[in-house]
Amino acid sequence: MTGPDAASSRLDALTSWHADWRGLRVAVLGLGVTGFAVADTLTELGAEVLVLAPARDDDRAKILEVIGARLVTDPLEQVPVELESFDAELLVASPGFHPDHPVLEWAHARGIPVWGDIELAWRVRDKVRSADWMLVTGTNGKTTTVQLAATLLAANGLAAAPCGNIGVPVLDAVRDPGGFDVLVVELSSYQLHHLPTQGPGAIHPWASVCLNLADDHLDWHGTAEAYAAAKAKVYANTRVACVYNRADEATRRMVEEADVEEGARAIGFGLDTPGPSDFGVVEGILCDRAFLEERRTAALELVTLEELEPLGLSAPHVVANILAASALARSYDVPVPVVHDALLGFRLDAHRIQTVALAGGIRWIDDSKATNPHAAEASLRAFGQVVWIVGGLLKGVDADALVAAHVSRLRAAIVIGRDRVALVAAFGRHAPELPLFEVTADDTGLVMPEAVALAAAVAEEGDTVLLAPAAASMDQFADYADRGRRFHEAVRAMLGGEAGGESAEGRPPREDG
Ligand code: UMA
Repeated sequence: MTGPDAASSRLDALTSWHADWRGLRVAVLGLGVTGFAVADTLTELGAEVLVLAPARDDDRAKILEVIGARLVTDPLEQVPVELESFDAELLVASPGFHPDHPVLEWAHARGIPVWGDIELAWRVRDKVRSADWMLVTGTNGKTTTVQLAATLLAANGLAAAPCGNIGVPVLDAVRDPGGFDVLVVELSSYQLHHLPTQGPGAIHPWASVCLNLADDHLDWHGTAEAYAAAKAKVYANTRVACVYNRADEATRRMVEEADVEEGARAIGFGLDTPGPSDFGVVEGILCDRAFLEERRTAALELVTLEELEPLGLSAPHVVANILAASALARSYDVPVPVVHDALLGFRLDAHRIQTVALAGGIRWIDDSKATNPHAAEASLRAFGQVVWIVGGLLKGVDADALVAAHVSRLRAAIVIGRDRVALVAAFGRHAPELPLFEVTADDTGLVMPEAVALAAAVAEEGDTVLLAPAAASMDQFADYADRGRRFHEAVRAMLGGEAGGESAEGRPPREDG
């Protein structure tokens, strides 16, 4: 056998770290966190690696030379000649590359298979010992849920690693010399887009969850349908538990339509009373009505809202994340008392509904992590009268409905971001009377001081000043953490000694300050 058939049967056989990867010619697209982990893994396996990363001369680029991978730094608007002559048998793309990037289109036209890093990680997962995988996706709450689930599993003595889109490539977790029992893998829609649901590269997870579905990343996926189709892949081949959101019909449909393994159960979570096989809330108590024999007549009590409140964990969307993570942990037999105690020790990361300061009866909240309207919606719902700092890169998403739905709770809106036109127009349509301020400063160091000064001038006792931009940060900041940090600095500089709350780097404070 020669040609594409031989190449494809060689790839089909590559389903283990211990398979023969030697000499396989692989082009790697991108040299961020993912591209580096991919190149490092493949050279360790003996493959011949060509990395394509325009204008790279940083530490990663230097290490490539040491590990024996070649680097091409030509611009990628057209296919570099080195790639043409490399005769790649496989291309592994970093998640940020758009599906119709010229290099990906070129590969498709030539029949060169394209994998993502997640498929590669799944195929080589037996390097140390094969962990069970739990997959987490959704528009919002992924990172918190992944951290929660890993915390609950670890509390039961399991070696559990949070990884994936959360920032640690799954390939790094798979190659960790200590090995893991469970990997809790956060998957972005970009990573899911590249995943096959059948064949030797398809993941067979222990459990999986799509937390919610709202418009996001439409500039990348093209349509809301394509975005939803990518997210739905998370449930394919699930072995034990498909966890879905009872309040989000789209996630239920994904489970109904998924091809799962015999015996896998659908487990719903929601803030209302759970049915049998569900997680939910009854009279302020978070309950498991899924993983017990007598689920028709009884439920197990996990934790109460009263216990979560002082920990800053009682906002409705956080409770939903807790229920989803508990479902994942309970599917792996973590006992209820262990779940209870571990939840009480958990704290949210910085920039997720974090109280920055309480001064003069005004609460300053940093939810810089609210990078799309769906996340900002959850944030706005958690507060009463709000001075809202909003705006940034909208990523092709329409914020009109969000503005319309929350007019009544707004004292004022302060619009940041390089392109403010769409947001200002939305406020004009739905809240023409609302005091509206535009931050015209564009210098990274000046945006937050101006926004904070405007907010301070308009906020009244009892109000919350809420940074929940509903947009990505990269037009004016390095990332959402940078945006949040600068908000903290500006608030603290303005309040001087008056500020209560915690630093951007510290553990998040209690919601009640
Ligand atoms: N690049 C190009 N051209 C492109 C796209 C990317 O030259 O068209 C370059 C980038 O400048 C970068 C490299 O290629 O130098 C690879 O970048 P990448 O964008 O694929 O990112 P990585 O550094 O590999 O990080 C990725 C995820 N980033 C994205 O999906 C955009 C990280 O998620 C993830 O933590 C990491 O893999 C490990 O799995 C970040 C993210 O923003 C946090 N995710 C988005 C989100 O959560 O909304 C999806």
